Amino acid sequence: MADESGTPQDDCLFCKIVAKQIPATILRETDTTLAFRDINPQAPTHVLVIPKVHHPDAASLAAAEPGVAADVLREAGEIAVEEKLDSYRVIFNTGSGAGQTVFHAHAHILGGRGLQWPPG
Ligand code: D5M
Repeated sequence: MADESGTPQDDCLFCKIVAKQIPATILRETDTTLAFRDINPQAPTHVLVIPKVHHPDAASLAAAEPGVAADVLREAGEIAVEEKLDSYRVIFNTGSGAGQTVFHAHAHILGGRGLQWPPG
């Protein structure tokens, strides 16, 4: 896929959620980020925090727009507070071999149950 980082992608599911073309259960929105519940939750709390700008993964986002990457991490913490999570995990699946299926950077915030280490 051509790297069209930084511009909305017609074929990107999360760009469509940012554009409100696809519905999502949105919990928080800032100028640069959106947080919404994962459609296939793997824990009692499973929220995705995404940058509004399109980058294919977290490393690309951090390299191109480190301030927005920091915004994503801050919002992950805000979600943990709002969801009253004492313990939680923030995950950036990167690459299909690690389970990434949507190639628009996103943080998974998982909590509300015991979490095993190492993850599978
Ligand atoms: O994570 C991609 C995640 O995106 C995966 O956990 C399902 C979630 N997903 C897919 N479609 C939607 C919609 N429409 N709303 C909310 N969540 C969604 P990855 O790390 O790429 O596997």
